[in-house]
Amino acid sequence: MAEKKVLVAGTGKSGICAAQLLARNNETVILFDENTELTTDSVKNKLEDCKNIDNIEIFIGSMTDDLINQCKYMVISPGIAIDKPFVNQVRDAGLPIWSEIELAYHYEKGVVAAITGTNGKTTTTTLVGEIMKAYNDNTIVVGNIGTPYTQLADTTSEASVTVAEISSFQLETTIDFKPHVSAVLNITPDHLNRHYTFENYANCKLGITKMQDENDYAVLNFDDPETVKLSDKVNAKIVYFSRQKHLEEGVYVDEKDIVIKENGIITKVLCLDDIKILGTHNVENVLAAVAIAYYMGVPIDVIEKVCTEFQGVEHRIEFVREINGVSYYNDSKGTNPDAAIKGIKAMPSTTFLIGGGYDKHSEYDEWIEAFDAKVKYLVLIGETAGKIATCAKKHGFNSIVFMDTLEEAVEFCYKNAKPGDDVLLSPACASWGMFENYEQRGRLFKEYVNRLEE
Ligand code: UMA
Repeated sequence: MAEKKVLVAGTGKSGICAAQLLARNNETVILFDENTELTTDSVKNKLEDCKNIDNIEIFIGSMTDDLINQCKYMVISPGIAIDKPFVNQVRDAGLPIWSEIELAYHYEKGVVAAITGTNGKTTTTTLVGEIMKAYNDNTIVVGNIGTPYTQLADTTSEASVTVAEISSFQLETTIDFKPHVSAVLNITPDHLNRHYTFENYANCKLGITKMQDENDYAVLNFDDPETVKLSDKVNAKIVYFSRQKHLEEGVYVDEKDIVIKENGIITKVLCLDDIKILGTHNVENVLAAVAIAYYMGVPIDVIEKVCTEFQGVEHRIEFVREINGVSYYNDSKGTNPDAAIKGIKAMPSTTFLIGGGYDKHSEYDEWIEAFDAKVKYLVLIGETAGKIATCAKKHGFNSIVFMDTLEEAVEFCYKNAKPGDDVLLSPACASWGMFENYEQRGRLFKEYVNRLEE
């Protein structure tokens, strides 16, 4: 009987890299996508340069029993909900469903640090990646951050380190994935259209620790009650970090210093004044990164040097340009109210705030409350514009304008902002529907801002 194939669902970055990984490792693959606007040729173009490309067959359209019967398991892209009819069909036929992370992990030979949380994942992952690279050249940084784990998993060795940003979508279908150090940075409501309840979402996040044992570490945020609640279910050694409290054991802020307390001994890592990234949420990201790197075995002097040099991440409260005394900031990564709260709180002065986008069924009350008389105008775009405006008015905030496009929103701010004001794109919503992703939204924002004349 012919060896069974692997079904790979989705032909975005994850599906393409998963199919290529499997093919170059001599598996045969059925690469499937539901989007009938795609063609087999357009997908084939994305597979260019793939070793053993003939091992990959492409199917666009509806799932069939015949396809399922040829396969031994399915690798699912994170953007595909696990209760879609075709996914149920595959599951009902008895095929295991692996996330793209799970597949990659089966080719992993080194040590893994994995980071999840509602907010701060990308900044923390980037910073941990920089610290690890300063200590070990053989480091890869992968996952939700943009480079699929399957793109690089089979380049790892026993001496290598993988730093992975992992989303709740990816954690839903991990099975054996076992990081040596995991981190849950915080848990606030997000992606409820996909996970339905906050409890489901929190449990997905906890999935990052589920295979860990007493020789591993789970880094948790002591200041976030939802994260602390998870600790009973964690088998790894728990390492807390806290911005607000002195801990018996863990990583915390003591006056102006970040310190590690371990076995009763306190060691200073760095001074907060030396951190270059803005906002209290970034202090939390640095605390987490210090904890992760320390328990991955990095010496303190290396951690200190990299943390104090770190300039931050694109699309995260990123300074773009000053024109006529007005500073423009790109916080396109503010894809949910909680992230956007951090964006507006980090602003030093009166702000024209551009918000709105795809509807993830979020509540906007806390975001509006965080405006704190700082927002001069709320400039709304996208599907959620009406819903956000209604919420803002309920809270007595009425300086609202609606724009059809991001470009018009930038124009409005340019014409109306006075010297000393800031303009911030921090939408509190996903970009889907108007843009391919938040990166494209952020890049276009920067393009429009850079086109403005002095
Ligand atoms: N598709 C279907 N059926 C569906 C849904 C999608 O067939 O029901 C197909 C689409 O036609 C498309 C493909 O699946 O061809 C898209 O797959 P995907 O949405 O998983 O996109 P990728 O390009 O593989 O990108 C994914 C992550 N996207 C999502 O989780 C939505 C990227 O995170 C990640 O960087 C990338 O894998 C590499 O790991 C983005 C994201 O928005 C940045 N993440 C969310 C967030 O950060 O909040 C979780």
